[in-house]
Amino acid sequence: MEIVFASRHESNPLEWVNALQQALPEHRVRLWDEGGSGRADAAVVWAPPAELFVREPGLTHLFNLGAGVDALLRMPDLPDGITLVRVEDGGMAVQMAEYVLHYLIRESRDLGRYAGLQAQARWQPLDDIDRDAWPVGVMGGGVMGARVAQACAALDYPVAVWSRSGRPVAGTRAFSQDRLADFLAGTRVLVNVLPLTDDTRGILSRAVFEQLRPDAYLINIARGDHLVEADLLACLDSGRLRGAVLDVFSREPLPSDHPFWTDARIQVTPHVAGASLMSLTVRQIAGKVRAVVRGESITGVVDRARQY
Ligand code: NDP
Ligand code: OXD
Repeated sequence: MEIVFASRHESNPLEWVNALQQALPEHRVRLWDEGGSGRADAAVVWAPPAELFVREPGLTHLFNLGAGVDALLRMPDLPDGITLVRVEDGGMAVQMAEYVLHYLIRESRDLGRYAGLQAQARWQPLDDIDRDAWPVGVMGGGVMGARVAQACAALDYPVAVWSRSGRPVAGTRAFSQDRLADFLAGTRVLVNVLPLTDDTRGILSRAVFEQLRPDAYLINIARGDHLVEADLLACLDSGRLRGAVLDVFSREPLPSDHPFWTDARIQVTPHVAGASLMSLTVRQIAGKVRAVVRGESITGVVDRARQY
């Protein structure tokens, strides 16, 4: 196979090319260049240039370096026949779990307040934690959502998971798509790990926030377009939400004049909740390339109709 690596976001794409080439010595791996060779059979991509599909008409497989394929599916020249494969974990799930636990614990144990008390040299223990007062609701029970949910459940928080099918996640309560209202009614900390699709765009809206338990908290680590920004601000103003942590935004990088940067109720991080780690991701893609060559089926193939 000839495999081309094409990413507009990688600062050192040659590192990826070398790692892929080492993992697949029997194949040819090369870096995308403007001209293209016209011979590539597969591409490993993250935000590839639009010309990729014009210059490489023989592509049969597209291996996305991330879990989310929403941006790829929006590319107008994406050929219909190409098989789109996403990374299944690649080291992100444990990072997503860490990220959520960090903010969940900070809120539920009020740890942020100790910095203020220290500044005043005040020795003042705050209230003990009541975990039942902090039920967590995870939207999305896939590779990321299940790991996040299980990590929270392992620390004895009550956890519910909402997914299209209502697939079970050990140690948590599962809710199917049609039970959104019941799921929200029992949730105080809402964690979004859904893929961005026509069904889920704008789901983090006032209508959803108003169904949560009082004094609710939002953690969005999926995609910025899941969130209706004006609704978040309105619900923070009304006190319906106590705060939010946002890792993803409709426009990335978040413009420097965006109000989220200076809003004390909102914690902003620059799309870092779960990074694809090179060694794990390369190993996974290499395994799938070999399976394809052997004519075997592979997992992680995107269902174009469902958009994930
Ligand atoms: P998966 O495909 O493994 O899981 C998707 C989950 O969402 C499934 O449980 C699916 O239900 C559920 N779902 C999809 N559509 C709906 C819907 N309309 N209603 C209810 N549930 C729905 O994806 P991953 O867990 O691997 O990744 C999820 C997303 O996380 C990615 O698409 C990406 O946007 C984001 N991400 C962000 C990162 C970051 O750094 N911020 C890093 C990695 C991922 P079912 O199980 O029934 O199919
Ligand atoms: C992903 C991401 O989708 O990092 O993998 O956002």
